[in-house]
Amino acid sequence: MRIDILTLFPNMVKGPLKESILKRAQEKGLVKINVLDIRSFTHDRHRTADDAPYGGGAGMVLKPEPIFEAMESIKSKIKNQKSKIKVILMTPQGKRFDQGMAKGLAREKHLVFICGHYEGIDERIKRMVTDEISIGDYVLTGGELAALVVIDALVRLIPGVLGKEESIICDSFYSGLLDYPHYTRPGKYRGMRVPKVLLSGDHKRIARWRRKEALRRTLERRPDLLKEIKLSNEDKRLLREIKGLRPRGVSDLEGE
Ligand code: 6GU
Repeated sequence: MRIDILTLFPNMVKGPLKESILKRAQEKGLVKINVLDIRSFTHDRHRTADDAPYGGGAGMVLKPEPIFEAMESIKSKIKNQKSKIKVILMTPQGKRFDQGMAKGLAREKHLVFICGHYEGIDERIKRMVTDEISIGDYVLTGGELAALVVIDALVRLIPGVLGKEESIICDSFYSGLLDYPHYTRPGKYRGMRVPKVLLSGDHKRIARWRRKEALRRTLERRPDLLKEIKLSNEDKRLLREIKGLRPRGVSDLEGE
C-alpha cells in the first residue's frame, strides 16, 4: 500500500510514523508513507496556502491551488495512472471512523490524506475527495492527529504487519466485544491476586472465563455493542450468569 499525507505541518505527523509498528510496517515494505508539505506546492514568496473567506467572517480558508497541484504531482509519480486512489479529507464534518472503516481502508492500494486546518478548506477541493472522515465528536486544531489515528488503525490490519504475538484476533472490536482482562507475573502483587482459573492450565475453562469477562465488560461499558453482534447460545448463557439470572433449562449452576 502507498499512503500520501498532505499537510501544512509535516513535523506533526512524521514522529509517530518513525516508531513501533508503523515504522516496522514501512521497513518490511508493506506500506510506503509519504509526507507532503502543502506549502511546497505554492509559488509565491510567502508560500501562501490560505486566504480570507469570501463573504467575510473570521478565520482563514485553505486555498485550492496547492492541493490540486499536490494531487497532480502524486498522480504523475505513480506507475499505473489508471489505478484508483482513495482521497480522504480529514474533517469534523466527515463520517465517523470505526473499525469497519479501518478494515475497508486496509484493503486499498493507495490512500491520500488531506489534513484540513484553519476554519476550513475551499469547497472546490472536494472535487478530488472520495471520502470525508472524522474520528469523533470533538474539535481538533487540524486533521493531522486524526489522519494518524486512521493510518495507525488501518496499517496494523494489513496482512503481515502484525506478528503472531500481536494478533488482531483478540482485539477489542475484532469480535465486536470489548477485550477481556489480562494478567502477567507476579501471581500476587500488593495483595492483588491473578484469577485462579488463569493458573489452572485448563484451556477450555480459561477460554470460557475470558469470553464471560469480555461479555461482562461490554455489558457494563458498551451495552450498545451487544445489540450489533450475533450472540451464541453459550454467550447468552454467560450473560444470564453475569446478570445473576438462573440459566434456562439447567437446574443446577455450574461450579465456579
Ligand atoms: Cl478529522 N479534524 C478536526 N479538525 N477535528 C476533528 C476531526 C478531524 N475528527 C474529530 N475532530
